[in-house]
Formats: sequence, structure tokens, C-alpha cells
Amino acid sequence: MSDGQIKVLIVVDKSDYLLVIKNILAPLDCKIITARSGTEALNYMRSCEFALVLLDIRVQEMDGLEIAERMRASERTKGIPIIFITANSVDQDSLFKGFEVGAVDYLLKPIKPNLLRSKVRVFLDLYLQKQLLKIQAELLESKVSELLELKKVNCHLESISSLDGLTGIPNRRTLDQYIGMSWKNALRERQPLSIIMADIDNFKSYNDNYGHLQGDECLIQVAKSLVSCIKRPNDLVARYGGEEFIALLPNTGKKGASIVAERMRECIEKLALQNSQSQVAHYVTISIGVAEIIPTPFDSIADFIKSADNALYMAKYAGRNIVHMGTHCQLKSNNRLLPKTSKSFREIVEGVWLAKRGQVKTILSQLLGA
Ligand code: GH3
Ligand code: MG
Ligand code: MG
Repeated sequence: MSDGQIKVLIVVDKSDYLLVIKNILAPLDCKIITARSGTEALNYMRSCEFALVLLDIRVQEMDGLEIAERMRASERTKGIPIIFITANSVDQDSLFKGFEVGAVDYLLKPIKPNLLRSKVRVFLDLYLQKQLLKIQAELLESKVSELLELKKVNCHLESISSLDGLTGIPNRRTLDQYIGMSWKNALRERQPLSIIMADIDNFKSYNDNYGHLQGDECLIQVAKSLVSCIKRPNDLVARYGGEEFIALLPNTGKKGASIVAERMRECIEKLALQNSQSQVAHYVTISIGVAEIIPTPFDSIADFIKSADNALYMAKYAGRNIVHMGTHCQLKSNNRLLPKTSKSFREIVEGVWLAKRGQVKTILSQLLGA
């Protein structure tokens, strides 16, 4: 019995009265269903949805109060509003009992047509609003799951793409691949490799103050400026994550890296993006940590990045908006394995690495000669 029309159920056992009520409600935009007994009424309620039930308190076989109790006991029908129709002589106890079992209103006989119509109209409006809210909630739910799905797809696309979705510069995945490649080259050619790690100062308060969207815009501007600071074709600037960026400079030592790092710091200063909440300046600034290495087989990329991170930490610690030149990686490889005084020892160590490339004989003779 689902034809899309709002339905009102009238449960009255006297056919002449039923007809009167039906006629009174005829001008309303709803479908009137009638039942002459409790069993018939409950059967109707099981098979379709009603906006309202008008229930005569005196119905044969099962009185109105019992019908209401049974309605409240069922999940499907317990939310349907009930208006009891009752004789003027109804006692107070029955009235209270009616409200206890879920009546929302009473109508006293003889029924006044205008009163009945306006009461029913109110419940029809409420029902419509409830339906509307239900549809809106469903729409919202499906929008949320659509967005979640989209976010998942975006994450996946970003993970397989080489560019950062927000700033359009190379992403961390690309950076990892590029560091791996540059590291191997530097190792083979015994060339220096430098890393510049930059982090926007007090960016959390920037977001809190100007909103996340403006925060995103700021990241785009910073990324663009950092990219404009590198000049060599082999240099790479990538978004490392959040508000952190890394520039990788192959064949570049500490001196060159410090020049580029300082240029980057100044460049962001010159952007003059207002940041009234910064502890450092009235505009957006970055702190920078720099690390340099001439890698050996005993060094690791992770340690190299860590030393840039340590240097960045020092820059933050020293007050932000500065460049801190780290030395950790370089010192580590020199001190631990390659004492400056022991040139032949250094050669042997490097030779051990060459052994991996099949030059065992050379190594053995070097070792025997050492
Ligand atoms: P510090 O000077 O010590 O670096 O402080 P900070 O506030 O910059 O550092 P913190 O790590 O506390 O906060 C980083 C902020 O960067 C928090 C986070 O909301 C924001 N952030 C990270 N990724 C994004 C992004 O993609 N868009 C925006 N708008 N904000 C981001
Ligand atoms: Mg950070
Ligand atoms: Mg920061």
C-alpha cells in the first residue's frame, strides 16, 4: 500500500461516525484509510506507514488504549502519533492512561470539524518535515561516504603519482627515488651531496588564525618560491610532508648548499606573507637545516636525512628564521671509519666496498700490502 501519498488511519467502529470524520478530513492532502477493529488497524500499520492514527478510545474487541499499547510495543509502529477520540464523559484516569501509552492529543466528541482538521494538518506538516530531514540525512550520509571514497582515491593517486597534490612540486615518493639515485652517483664518483630541509615557522598558528584553506595557499606560495631558488638542472625541491620541504643538491658541498639555503630563507621572507601570530616576525618565515656528505658504503641515506633534521631542529632551537649548517654526517664518516691521517686505511675501507663489485683480487692485495 505504498503509493507515495501521506496516510492517516482512522480507527472507529461506527460506520456513520467514520464517514463524518472522513468527510471532515477530505480537503486535506492525505489518503484516509479506515479500520473498524483493533486487529484490522494493526494489520494496516504492519503493511504501510502512517503519518497519524486517529483512535476511538471505545472500539469493539480491542479498545483504543490496548491498540495504543500494542503500537508502542512494536518497533515499526511505536513512533506513529496517536490522537484519541473520546466521549466528553471520559474520566481523568483514562485520559492519563492514554498519554502513558503514547497519545499525543485528545479530541472530544462531538467533533468540531475545524479543530479536527487543524490538528491533523499540524501532524501532517510534522510528518513531512520528518521525511524531509530523513532525506537530507540520507543525502548527507551518501555525500560523506562519497567524499571518503574520493579521499581514498586521491591518496591512492598521490601515492602513485610523482607530484604533490597540493603544491604541484615533486612529492616525497619522487624525492626518495631521487635521493637513492643521487646517493649512488655520489658514492661512485666520490662527490658531495647536500640536503636542505626547510620547515615553515609557527605554521600551526598560521592555520589556526587564517584557516586551513589559506594555510594551503601559503604552502603553494612557499613551494613555488623554494623551487625558484634552485638553479642547477640536477637540483630537486620536493614537499617532504606537511609544511616541510627538502632540496637535494647533487655534486654540491657545504659552501654551495649554505648559499642556496640562505637564498631560500630570504626568498620566503621577501614573499612577505603576513603571519600576525608568528613568534618570529610579522610574516611567514622558514627555518632551515643543512647536511652535506660524501657518502661511503658505511653511511646510510636515513642517517643523512636525520642529520639535516637535527640541523633543522638546531635552527628552530636557535630562534627560527635561520639556516643551521649541520656537520654530523660528515664528522661521523670521518671520525668513525676514515681517520684523516690514515690514507691507506681509508683506501682499504673503500676497497672493501669495491669487493662487492667483483674486484676481490685487488682488495686482497691491498689488504696484504696494508
Ligand atoms: P615550528 O615553528 O616549530 O615548526 O611550529 P609549527 O607550528 O610550524 O609546527 P607544528 O608541527 O606544530 O605544526 C605544523 C602545522 O602544519 C600543523 C598542521 O596543521 C599544518 N599542516 C601540515 N600539513 C598541512 C597542509 O597540507 N595544509 C595546511 N593548511 N596545513 C598543514
Ligand atoms: Mg614541521
Ligand atoms: Mg613548522
